[in-house]
Amino acid sequence: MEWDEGGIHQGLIAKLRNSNHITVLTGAGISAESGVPTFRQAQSGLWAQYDPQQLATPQAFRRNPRLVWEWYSWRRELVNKAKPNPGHIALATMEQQVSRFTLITQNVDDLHRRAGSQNIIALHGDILKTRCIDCHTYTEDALQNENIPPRCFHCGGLLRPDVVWFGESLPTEALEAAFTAARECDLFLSIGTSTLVEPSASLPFIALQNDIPVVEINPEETPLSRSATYQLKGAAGKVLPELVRSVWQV
Ligand code: BV8
Ligand code: ZN
Repeated sequence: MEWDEGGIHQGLIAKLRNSNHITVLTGAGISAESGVPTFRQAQSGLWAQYDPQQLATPQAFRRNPRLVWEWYSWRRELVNKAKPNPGHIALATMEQQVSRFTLITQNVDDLHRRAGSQNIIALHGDILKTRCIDCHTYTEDALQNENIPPRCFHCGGLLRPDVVWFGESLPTEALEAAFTAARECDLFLSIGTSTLVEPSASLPFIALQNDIPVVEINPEETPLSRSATYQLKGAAGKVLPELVRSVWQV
């Protein structure tokens, strides 16, 4: 295991430059510098007393739909106010330099898309989308609805955010595509994720099992750190632009 404190390893620069297919997994950490709180960062203010893992479940929504809906409204506000940061932008730039690039994200914000990333696999859904729990119709204008949570115009069912909750299965094709991208790439980058939530957390290990080098970018240690081929300890918004400049001079 080679790892770097600060500077970028020459071997990694060569590996990035010679890769035909790079797969990236991102977690909440890449959006932290855009002001979107991560799951592990204590929620601020009103929400501090709630554990996200207790709110992001179908049980919580059934038990207290109003509370869960308002938590998502608060997070949607933050996402709408947030802007892509240099980390998101560096990944969009990297995608332009490589013949094949797969961006797998656990995040439900739209910051990768707004930064210009194209080939995105959103494993945990989209906080800006809303669907009915009964007839599964998607609805844009849910938010004008005066009830909280709003009700479906078609069948009167409760509307919910189009995200994957704990205990819910991930979208099958997306998950299949993510596993394939982890098995087939030349290099796997794991960025801003605590590597705790399954099945996403297995992706970097699948790359390692296929003898594919894995780069971890995270200021903290995670269960992946010991096995990662390269560990860049730092903030994504700082490390990624530096990496892209060193490799492609862009
Ligand atoms: C599933 C959408 C099959 C919602 C999310 C018991 C019962 C049921 C299930 C389970 C169970 N035990 C285990 C499971 C499986 C469970 C799981 O993994 N639990 C864990 C906690 C043990 N997984 C599931 O339930 C999945 N479904 O398995 O289906 C099934 C079906 C039925 C029954 C059993 C199994 C569904 C998982 C998806 C859940 N939905 N999000 C929403 O957003 O509201 S997950 C959510 O949490 C996020 O999307 C994210 O993926 C995750 C948090 O992880 P991270 O992204 O890593 O964020 P985190 O805050 O943790 O870490 C941030 C990192 O960034 C840190 O390391 C930090 O150091 C770093 N960082 C900070 N700043 C920076 C930085 N890095 C770089 N730069 C910086 N500036
Ligand atoms: Zn409906």
